[in-house]
Amino acid sequence: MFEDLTERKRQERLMREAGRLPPNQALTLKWPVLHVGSVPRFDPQTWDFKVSGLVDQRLRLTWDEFSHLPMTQVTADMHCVTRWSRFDVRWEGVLFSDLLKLIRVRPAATHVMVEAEHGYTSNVPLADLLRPTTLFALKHHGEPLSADHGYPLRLVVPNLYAWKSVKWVRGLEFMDHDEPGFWEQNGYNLYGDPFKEERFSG
Ligand SMILES: Nc1nc2c(c(=O)[nH]1)N[C@H]1C(S)=C(S)[C@@H](COP(=O)(O)O)O[C@H]1N2
Ligand SMILES: [Mo]
Repeated sequence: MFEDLTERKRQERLMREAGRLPPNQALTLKWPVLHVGSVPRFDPQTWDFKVSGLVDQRLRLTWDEFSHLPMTQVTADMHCVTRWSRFDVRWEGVLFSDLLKLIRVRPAATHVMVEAEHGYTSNVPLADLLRPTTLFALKHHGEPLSADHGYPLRLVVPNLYAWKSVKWVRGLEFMDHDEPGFWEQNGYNLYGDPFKEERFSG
């Protein structure tokens, strides 16, 4: 207990000195579970991933198709608006930029509404999705995601607060404007840069 605290404080100081701890965040050595509603059931026979909006052709992928896309490993930090941060998280999955190779996005598209089970949504600018660290993760530290962390698939957008890292993700809608998703309609910031402490709407 005492030693754990010491270790936590030691790592927190290292991350602060490295400029990786955003303001008013604390390092956690655990992995908290945070979401609204219940953990959805996964049925690989009926699961699909749908792309709509400003695309030349709608896309629908089955679980078999999605899980055979090329996989990449990404190591990234994770910052929750409730003030915890985790460091050097190892994800494995499909880079957003690799999924995009299957889609012809119209030039007018600037933002994406990310859609999940139970109607959870979050808005993310296309530019942030295109970053080389944004991926649809199937694995965490080499193991399939657990049900409460988003199994079978979650989005990971490491440069924004983690409410944008949508668990149980099922689709994308490309848009020519920004629009608030679930938490953004409930007072969270439209963008959510942890280093600028963009927690709430202005
Ligand atoms: N579908 C869905 N995804 C979600 C949420 C949610 O309520 N539903 N909560 C978000 C929030 S606020 C956080 S901090 C992270 C937490 O991810 P974790 O539970 O794996 O730590 O998931 C995000 N993704
Ligand atoms: Mo969060």
